[in-house]
Amino acid sequence: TMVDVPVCPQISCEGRTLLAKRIIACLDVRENDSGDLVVTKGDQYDVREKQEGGEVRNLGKPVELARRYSDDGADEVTFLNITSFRGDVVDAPMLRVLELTSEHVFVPLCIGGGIRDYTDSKGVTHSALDVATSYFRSGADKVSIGSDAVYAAEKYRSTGVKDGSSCIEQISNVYGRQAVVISVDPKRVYVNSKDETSHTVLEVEDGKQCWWQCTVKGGREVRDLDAFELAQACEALGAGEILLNCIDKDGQNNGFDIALIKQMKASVSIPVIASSGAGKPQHFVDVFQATNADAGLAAGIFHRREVGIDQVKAAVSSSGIPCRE
Ligand code: 1PR
Repeated sequence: TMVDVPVCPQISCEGRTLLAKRIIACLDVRENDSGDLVVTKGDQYDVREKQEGGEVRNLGKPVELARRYSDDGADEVTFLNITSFRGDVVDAPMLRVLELTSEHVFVPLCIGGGIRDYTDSKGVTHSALDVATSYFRSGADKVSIGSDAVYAAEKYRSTGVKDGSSCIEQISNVYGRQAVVISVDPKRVYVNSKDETSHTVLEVEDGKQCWWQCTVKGGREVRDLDAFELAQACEALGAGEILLNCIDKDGQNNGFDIALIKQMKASVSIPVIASSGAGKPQHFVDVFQATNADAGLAAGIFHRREVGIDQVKAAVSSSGIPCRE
């Protein structure tokens, strides 16, 4: 009998196979001032309303939004628990969000925030692997590591030794590298000349030059490490994917940081997700045309219903870039 073979989203270009570009919806989740978990969205990582005593911006309920995005055709959904570094326990409400989401949502789910070793208030130590395991058991397919990946990369760069103790090695050795995403939160540092720093300096808009400094704790603290150094060290330790944000571009809706993303693809061989700055479907076309980014992620435009995932996919496909519609 004849079987319907689905149209393969890979196409061939100059002898290379191009994988379909993934479109990812990202939900930054935190407690609001009344203690409910809400999807919020920052402006350069500031999630409070601008007026005095501004509340945490509330853009919806995590489970409902994840379901809407999967129904709308998102290839993946990412949850980032953006204040987890404050607490000292695995976030039970977040586990519940994952459990409820995975009842109805069958696209890959990634969860980030608080993946690290920690000692709880009773003095019991939990490994990053334990934290990740509880997320995987609740329905996550991947975990994303931010701050702790920076510390792991710094240690690896100074010792050159992989002793299996880093969060990346612990999780990747058990669940495989495809389950370990590194969330990079860099900030631009503008310079007048390349000689001002040992970090990789590139030209960006208006002939300005900058390097991209790694931050931890949601951009609150900077480190002497650039985004490419971080990603290379994490790849060596066993990371499987880079979720590349840019604090300067976050919530600005004026397009992705093309120079950053292009250089990141040249620095590592694992997939790179372009994030921060999407304002319209054309921005996804721009990033896929100008760089080899493997996926495009956005938050604000989807939450505010300014752009649908279907519109992004239609724009990407009609520009000749493979994308599952
Ligand atoms: O350090 O391992 O506990 O992880 C904390 C995680 O929380 C990190 O992945 C970090 O990126 C994230 N995070 C921390 N603080 C914030 C904040 O906004 N105040 N959000 C934050 C990061 C950035 C993107 C965003 C894109 C696209 N969110 O995920 O979704 O910039 O936004 P846009 O399309 O609206 O421009 P740890």
